[in-house]
Amino acid sequence: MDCIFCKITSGVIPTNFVAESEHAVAFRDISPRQPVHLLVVPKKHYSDVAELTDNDENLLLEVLKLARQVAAENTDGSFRLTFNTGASAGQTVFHVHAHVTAKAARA
Ligand code: DGP
Repeated sequence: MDCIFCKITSGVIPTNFVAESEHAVAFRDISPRQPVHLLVVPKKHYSDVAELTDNDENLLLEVLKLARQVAAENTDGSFRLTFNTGASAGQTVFHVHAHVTAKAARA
């Protein structure tokens, strides 16, 4: 298991999850670029959002719903939801993840 996010989602690397659903987890980015910077990651390995969309629409929807939940719980309501897809677009971890970023945390 070489994938860092497989190790995090499976508990091999202990991580505090800010939220969890049946097939996905959310945790804080190790190097936040905004005051709120969370990652939402499916437990099953797909390399990027294109592969996830092509193969598992239900899981994609679950990831989006968990992203919506953590955005509601952790931001003031204004947030960005980003899937970097491909190295030249800035993807560095090739296990699909959504970034939830915001300038303001929930009061
Ligand atoms: P991307 O560049 O879109 O592939 O985003 C990968 C993000 O993952 C990057 O913002 C840093 C974060 N990250 C990488 N390794 C770890 C880790 O071990 N723990 C946590 N919490 N975040 C990580």
